[in-house]
Amino acid sequence: MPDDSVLGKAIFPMPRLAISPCTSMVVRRDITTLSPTDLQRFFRVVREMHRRGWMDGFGSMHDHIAHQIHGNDQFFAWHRRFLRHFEGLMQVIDPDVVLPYWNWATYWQNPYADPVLSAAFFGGNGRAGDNCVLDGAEARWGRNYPSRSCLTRKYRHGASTGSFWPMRAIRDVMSSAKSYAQFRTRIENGAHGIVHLGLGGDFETMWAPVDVLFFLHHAMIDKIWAEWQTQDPQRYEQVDGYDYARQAFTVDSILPFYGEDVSSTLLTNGPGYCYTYDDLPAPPASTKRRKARLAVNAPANGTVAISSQPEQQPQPQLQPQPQLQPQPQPQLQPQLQPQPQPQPQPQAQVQAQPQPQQLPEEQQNDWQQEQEQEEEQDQDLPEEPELRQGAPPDANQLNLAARPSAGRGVPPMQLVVGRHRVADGVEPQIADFSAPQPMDADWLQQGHYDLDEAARMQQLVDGVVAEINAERRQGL
Ligand SMILES: [Cu+2]
Repeated sequence: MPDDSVLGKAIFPMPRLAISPCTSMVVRRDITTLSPTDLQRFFRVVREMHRRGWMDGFGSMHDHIAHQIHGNDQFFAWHRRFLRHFEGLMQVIDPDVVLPYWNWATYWQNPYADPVLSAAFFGGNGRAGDNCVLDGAEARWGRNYPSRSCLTRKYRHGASTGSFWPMRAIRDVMSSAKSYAQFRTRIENGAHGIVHLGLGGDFETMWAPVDVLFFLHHAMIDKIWAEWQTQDPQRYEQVDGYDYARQAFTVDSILPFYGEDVSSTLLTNGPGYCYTYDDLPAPPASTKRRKARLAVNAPANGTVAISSQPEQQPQPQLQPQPQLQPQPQPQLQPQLQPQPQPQPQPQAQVQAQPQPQQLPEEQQNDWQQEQEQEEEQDQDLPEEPELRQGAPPDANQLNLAARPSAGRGVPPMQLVVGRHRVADGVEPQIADFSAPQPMDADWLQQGHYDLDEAARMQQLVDGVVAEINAERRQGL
């Protein structure tokens, strides 16, 4: 039997976001438009992330706070931050890799024919019986959260996922939604949910981030939010609605786990984010609100404080926000205290995660054996991504084995913005998740997807599909 004490534990780093203005911008692209070289490079990086156990970390984290980040208006903002966390860790391994997105609207009608779900990209349905994914970049991947298993997918209708949303339905929602909250609930329960449910298996659970494809799906959702934002400058400055605890959701609300303000997520080209999408105009360089907030938090002389000294007082605001707890919920104590900063010298070593314990030979499934063989082969490849020394200042200063007391030396620049202190740089933040607490089935049904809203959205999409079919019959 697997050792229960290791299940559900994931230790993975959480780089802080830089808060200085972007010095360069990257473009997130449709994965099917990447050059073969870039595509191979991307898959090499995610294989390494998987090998280090980081995918388990993302799955665990997302699962533990699932009810705080879905079914309420944190959804878009929190997932934008989560994608940057993922992208930031990709860039720890290879600073030049950017998160692509999966445009599932291209093959919305027959997603099982989408090349992204083929062996050339992410592979397709799991095999009959155990639902293990056996083709594509994640072929025979294992996962250790919430239990030791292969990575699974189980299409909703047997061989078919069912259809997704065409872009026209998404644009209908963009033009008809009257508020951030209304737009959020329609996209979350409609275009977003149907992809999770269509792929099934791990993808329809709250630990779905163990599958890298989750991040490409959510990059598409993030792009949809970004496109909606381009339609009215106010949308870069305002949000509305409610959070999980039924408190008003505002730009001052705090992102669960990360402890940062929602306002920090509103510009994709803002500090710490620094990206745009290939077919969208860039957001404004800044907004009145951002300037105002910086001014409010600046010292009396009107300049923003930049200090190379560690702050004297720990900032209690770095603790995760206390949540109203109307229901029992899993405890999450991600240790967000200010950490000693990593040493600026490049000698901090990135140490590979301890390998998961092996099951006794006779209990190993073939996917586990094949996966090990594949990893061995990977290690022979000369182009295996290496941690680059001397790459961007925030890229390499990670010591995954470091305990919080390990850092010494001159800290990176720090400044105070909003309610929390953020440091410009990466610190060896350790998130150690305890074993998962199962969600009750009711909550999964009602909290993850609002089934009434999903049904209304299905009507909307059916209407659009009827329109498209009618136009096709008329040869338009
Ligand atoms: Cu999510």
